[in-house]
Amino acid sequence: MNRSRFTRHAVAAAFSAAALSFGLATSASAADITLKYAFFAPEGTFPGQQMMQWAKELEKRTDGKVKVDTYAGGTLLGAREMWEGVTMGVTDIGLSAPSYDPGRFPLTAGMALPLAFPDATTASRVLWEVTNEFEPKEFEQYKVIAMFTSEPGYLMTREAVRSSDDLDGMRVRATGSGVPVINALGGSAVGMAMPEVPQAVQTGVVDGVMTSREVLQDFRLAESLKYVTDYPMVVTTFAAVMDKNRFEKLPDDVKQVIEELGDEMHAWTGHYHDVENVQGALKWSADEHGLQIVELSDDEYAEWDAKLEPLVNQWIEEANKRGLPGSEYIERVVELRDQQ
Ligand code: 3IO
Repeated sequence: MNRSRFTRHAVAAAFSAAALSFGLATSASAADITLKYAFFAPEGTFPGQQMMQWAKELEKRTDGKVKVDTYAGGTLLGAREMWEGVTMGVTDIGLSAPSYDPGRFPLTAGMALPLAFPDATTASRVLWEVTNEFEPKEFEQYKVIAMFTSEPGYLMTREAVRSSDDLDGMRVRATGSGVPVINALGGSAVGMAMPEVPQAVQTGVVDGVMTSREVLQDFRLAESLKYVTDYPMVVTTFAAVMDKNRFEKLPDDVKQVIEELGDEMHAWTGHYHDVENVQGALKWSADEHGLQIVELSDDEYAEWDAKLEPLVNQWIEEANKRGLPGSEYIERVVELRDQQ
């Protein structure tokens, strides 16, 4: 055995242990709890920024007692593995999109109907409030720590879409909840999670995308998709969840800060997304890539509204039939949408 090397290591280890205990002894901010927080898309995207904001605020408001280790970009869990990953303890907190899986989140799917939300700020507030009021069974095993939505999605396409004739048969990527919307307008919807979208656009698997418009910059889609049709469709819902039993085991003061942040994150995220993120991306896309906004004629606009309208009643009927409070949920969503 090489004794001198062993000794050097031992000295270095002793030194860093001393430095560490010195740090602990003099600082009031030694973390006693570390929480892992996983998200499927990059940190720079608006849900990723929401995660970073939450982590920073939790650390600050617990005086460093809690540390949050963030894992963005699907490094720990992908979009569809997130819910199980939380249950199995792969992560403490997981952020994903209930809209990707309306079968798993059947009541929350009602938020992603064509309900004419003006923006993400409004839809995020409504989502947070209805979830607290209805306590949907689909979140039964979870503590929902934050919720928010994207802005209503728009069609972003390679070729301009000025009418449903232009959309006829066009392959458009949508979330799970967005699939029936694209199909009702005559498009051919392809469901996929956001991380798969840039490649699907580049390789021509899809001719366009329906989602919030910041993706033009945040996923560089404006390089291929040069047209936005000015017709707001449906929001994507997001939920950050913890396993309920794990949450219950946290100290009361930490739980209280988490509750407090839950009441704030929908507004923080909505504002950031609506005001900075989307507007900045539209400007960048116009300046750098010549993005064009396509306006529908009044007749065409009304025709699209008429095609989407039945989706709401169909959803309510099906939800009611399955024993869910579909009518009450949508009635309350609409009421909350129009408040303030
Ligand atoms: C989204 C998901 C991850 C990162 C950025 C995003 N912008 C909009 C969404 C919503 C969404 O996932 C979607 O698929 O429309």
